[in-house]
Amino acid sequence: MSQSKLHPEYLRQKALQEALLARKNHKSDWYNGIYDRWDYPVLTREHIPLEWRFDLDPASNPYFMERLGVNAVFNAGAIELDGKFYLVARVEGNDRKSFFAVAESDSPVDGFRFWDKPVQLPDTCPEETNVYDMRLTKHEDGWIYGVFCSESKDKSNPALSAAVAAAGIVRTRDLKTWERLPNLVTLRSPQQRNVDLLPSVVNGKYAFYTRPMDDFIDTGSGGGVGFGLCEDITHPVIDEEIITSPRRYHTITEAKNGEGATPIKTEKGWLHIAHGVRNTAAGLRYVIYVFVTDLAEPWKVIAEPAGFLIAPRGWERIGDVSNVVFTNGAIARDNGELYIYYAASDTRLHVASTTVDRMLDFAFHTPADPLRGRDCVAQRCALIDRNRAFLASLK
Ligand code: M1P
Repeated sequence: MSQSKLHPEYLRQKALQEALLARKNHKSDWYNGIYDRWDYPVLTREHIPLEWRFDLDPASNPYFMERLGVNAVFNAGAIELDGKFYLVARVEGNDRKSFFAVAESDSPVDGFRFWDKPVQLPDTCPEETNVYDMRLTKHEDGWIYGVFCSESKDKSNPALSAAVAAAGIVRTRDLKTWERLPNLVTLRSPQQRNVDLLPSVVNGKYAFYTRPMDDFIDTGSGGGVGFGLCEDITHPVIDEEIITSPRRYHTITEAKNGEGATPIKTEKGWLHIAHGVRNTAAGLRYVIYVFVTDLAEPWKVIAEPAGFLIAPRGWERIGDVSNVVFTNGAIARDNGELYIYYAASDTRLHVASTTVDRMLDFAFHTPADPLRGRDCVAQRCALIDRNRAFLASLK
């Protein structure tokens, strides 16, 4: 390739991007003993290949202008395959439409590079306007499933913003060739978002965590994270959903909640890293929380520590939709390490690292929310008393 035919600004931008992609990440000084935060995001809009955004030919683009801008890179599904780490990110164009793109690295915390082109999903849903937030499930049937939000205009409602959210389903063996299955049908819930497929069948059926919703934004009577079974993944229908992790008054899930990363199988139960939403004077605040469900009866919550696991901190608070952290991907390694990929304010993707053991300790030994301020103070005073007694015993 003759360098002289390239725009000088392209060469400058390319060098800047290579430096960004080569940058090593570091654990930050922030501490809570549960997980580590890392200094740099793992994916941002600056990670998007230049040829996805610019026309590189100076003859047709003399100003080296962005022709198809990218606004944000966030909410990613995550998977480890043959020792490599893959993120299927939500990439949002300047035109507001999102699409999926695979980024790959040898490391779980840095070095992610996008593949040559975005994912081109089979176009089986003519009414679908937007897709986002893919959860990846390495299923025991041998497929890798991607479950995502498929959004369409609500044609039954004349309001311009009225939309319908459904759970789209694809499957693949290699993240390259994707087979689209019909959208999930939930007979008792008009809308669905934040749906996860469990890696194992339950009673011989495919098991989904759902989020029943009456409306596109407001879940209405939808009481929390649901659970339902479907016979045939190629014609996926759930006739009954039961609520697993309910929304609760004056907690981090009061306004809504939803499944996050695909549940992780542990010796003590299915570990869920989900999100909870509350209302504030400044709008909705999204945090990440944890619960564990029973291995044999995965609709039953057996541990739900009070409060959040991750809340937006520092610059994570700022972005297109501020005061949001959100996850739909985590990687639990065979050696017990756990990487949680969480997006900040619908703008960029960060990573937190911990171990499955630590998360189980957090889940089973952090007190549950007693739901009243008075009882929370009593919980705290009991901790202080135990600590005083322990310190006194050392004298
Ligand atoms: O803007 C915050 C998040 O809002 C939605 O989550 P939920 O369905 O729980 O409201 C999702 O659209 C998600 O993509 C987004 O990050």
